[in-house]
Amino acid sequence: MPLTVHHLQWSQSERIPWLCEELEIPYTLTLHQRAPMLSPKAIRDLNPLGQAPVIQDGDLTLAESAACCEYIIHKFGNGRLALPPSHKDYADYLYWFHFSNGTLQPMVLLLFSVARVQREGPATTRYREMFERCLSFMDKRLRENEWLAGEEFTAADIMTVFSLTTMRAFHGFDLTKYEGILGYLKRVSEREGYKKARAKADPEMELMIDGKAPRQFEDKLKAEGKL
Ligand SMILES: N[C@@H](CCC(=O)N[C@@H](CS)C(=O)NCC(=O)O)C(=O)O
Repeated sequence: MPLTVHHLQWSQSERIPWLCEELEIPYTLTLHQRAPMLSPKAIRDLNPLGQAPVIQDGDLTLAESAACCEYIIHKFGNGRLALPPSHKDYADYLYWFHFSNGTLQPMVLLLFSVARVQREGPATTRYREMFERCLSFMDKRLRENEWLAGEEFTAADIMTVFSLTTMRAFHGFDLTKYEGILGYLKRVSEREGYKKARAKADPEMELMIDGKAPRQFEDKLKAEGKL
């Protein structure tokens, strides 16, 4: 039975179809829509936390993007898109793979949750500074390296791009001053795997690789009278 990937549209589960397209492995993609913001029942039935992605492989049901990535890479991809311990960039690969969900994505969520409650204030200022520090740090890395782990495109990139692109459909932060990040997003957008995954997973979504990004998802809900 082929691998099934459950993707909640406009969400970080976009990482998994992208990974499958980059690895060129067979998979069945099941699309789910936010209702209107949270997961529909079908996802809640698969994952007690109600979050996507979720993958199914025979009797196994697995959530958490990073776990899904590692599972697919090692079970179906012969380890491709991960770097082995013998690789010179192994530590960088591990660092950036874990940076995505360990620091970057929580930082975005924290800043924008705090800013929603208090647009300006000491906590908002503090988290804004920390988020800017994260972006500057990534920008420097991406001015000096083609991909996050170094010379090779890896799953560290697949884990990270959501927070810099689709996340901005919800929290339209500005990347104009980060030329390293913008150059990187352009390189990502030119990859065949990324193009194919976007066409299958989120065909309605505009590319979000420029400095400014409109809050497309909020606008879409407003247009549909759901917000
Ligand atoms: N750490 C988890 C986070 C997953 C997550 O937060 N998914 C969001 C989409 S961005 C979700 O399913 N939200 C809908 C909901 O919570 O109902 C992962 O990387 O898979």
